[in-house]
Amino acid sequence: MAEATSIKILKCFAIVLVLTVTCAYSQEPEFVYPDVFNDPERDAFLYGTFPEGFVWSSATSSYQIEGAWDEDGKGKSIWDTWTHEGGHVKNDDTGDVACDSYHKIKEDVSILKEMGLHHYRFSFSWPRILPDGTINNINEKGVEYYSNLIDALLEADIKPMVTLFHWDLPQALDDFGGWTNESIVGLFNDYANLCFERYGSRVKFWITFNEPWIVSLLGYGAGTWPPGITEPGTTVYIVTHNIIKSHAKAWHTYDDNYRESQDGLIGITLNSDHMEPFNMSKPDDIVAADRVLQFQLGWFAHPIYINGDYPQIMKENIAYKSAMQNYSQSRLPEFTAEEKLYIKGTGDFFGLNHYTTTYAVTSLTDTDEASYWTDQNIASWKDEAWPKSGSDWLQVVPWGLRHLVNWIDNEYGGIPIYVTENGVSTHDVYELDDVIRQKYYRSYINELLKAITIDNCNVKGYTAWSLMDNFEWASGYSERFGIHYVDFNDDERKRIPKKSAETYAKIVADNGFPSSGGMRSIGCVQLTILAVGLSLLSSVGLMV
Ligand code: GBH
Repeated sequence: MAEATSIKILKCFAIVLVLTVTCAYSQEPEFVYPDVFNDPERDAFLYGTFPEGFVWSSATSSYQIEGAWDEDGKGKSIWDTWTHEGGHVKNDDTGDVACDSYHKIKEDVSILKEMGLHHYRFSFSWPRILPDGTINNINEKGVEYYSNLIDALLEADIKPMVTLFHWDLPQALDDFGGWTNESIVGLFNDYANLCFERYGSRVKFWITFNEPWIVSLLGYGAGTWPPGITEPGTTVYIVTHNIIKSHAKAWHTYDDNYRESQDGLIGITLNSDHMEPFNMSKPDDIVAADRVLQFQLGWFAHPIYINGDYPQIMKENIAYKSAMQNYSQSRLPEFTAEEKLYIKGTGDFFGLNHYTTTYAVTSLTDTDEASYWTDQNIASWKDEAWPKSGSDWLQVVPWGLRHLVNWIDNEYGGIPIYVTENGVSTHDVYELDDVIRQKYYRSYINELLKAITIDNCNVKGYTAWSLMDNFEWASGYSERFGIHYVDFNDDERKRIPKKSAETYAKIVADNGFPSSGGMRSIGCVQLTILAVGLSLLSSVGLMV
């Protein structure tokens, strides 16, 4: 009898054990990674939450959403000129109406509220506030629009994160050279100063420039964006030089005159793909990837966060190539000793816009052609296998975000990082169950969690681009980045939540991915009940 009982007890244990193991293995591991990736250790999902006070936001920019391009005294921007000229943008789309946000403060605030967001990143249109770009002529109606938007946000407990310049330069300033003319440094400062003065008691997070690299390279290098200049070996370096000075001056204005009373943060937002060495065991590939990041991020970030000067590798490469090309001096301008001191340290945080990843190797390009591209001695490409999106340049590589954040954290000594944009596009189709975007957000945000909890990177916030479908620059309305759908043929421009809005809202509400994930624990509980039931049956001798 005693023996029979103990055998039964053993059997019970065996059944419970088998079922528990089955339970553990029968749980689908949370699948967020595209199946082309097969590095289980790197790609394993990490349960856990973000640090307390982590900032969750979503973003837009003025030209992409506002419309009302000539209403209430707004001046023209270079994007108005460019789109109206025709021939530059897919389908000749324009931002004349866009999402009509100029008339839809209530709607925009309400979708943010609906998602439970407490931060919203948007930009001011410089020519809406200053039609000719200067403070000689302030458009009070434009000032009022942003004032009303800010009030409505605060009323809904949403903190504004404001970008001063997201590419819509006043046309009047482009008429005398735009970013190539150094006098823009003072004009940008006047504009920034006015914004601090008018809004600084309510806005505590300022971004001077959004992706100045794009302004330089596409506007003055490739010339595919306004103002359409194609001088990639010379003017791009001058433009960046002036942008860095403009940024530094605005930062000092805030620091000297407003920080004490307004107590906010001011930084800059830079964009970069992650550059992955093609072969990690080849030191030269590692150096190559690093070199691209120095040319892309370091160009701006090295002066601002390290020492007021450009990265050494840029100075060397450009000086060498310039000499070979018979320039009397380097095509890369120099900061004076005084300017270096002035620029160094002018960032309270590092704003990062990140979307995708690229492989890099060294490729010596000693051409006669003077160009930012050949200055780098690089060949780069994306893996065909990486999942595609609605944009040619964007492939889904979640782990790239973690690698890049580590590179920045390491290079700039733990400067607070805010991801100020991250997201994915789909083609122009009506689709509310946007599976690719849901997966994109879960996997990229999960990689950010790893960068914080495993790698100890100093990341303070995350921003989903974009709050809604909008004018995607040269692609017009043909690529959709929104977590809300907008029908651009509907006069109402209704904002309809996609499934990804729900996915993101859930992550925000949970502050990440708490360990007792829903389906997983329900499945386990059910199997455990089954196991206990079976063993009870077995122990009363009804089974086995
Ligand atoms: C960000 O740019 C911008 O800040 C935001 O306004 C934009 O809507 C969002 O990302 C999505 O693009 O194929 O030659 O036309 C990210 C940088 C700028 C990279 C446009 C790709 C297209 C170059 N992107 N670029 S091209």
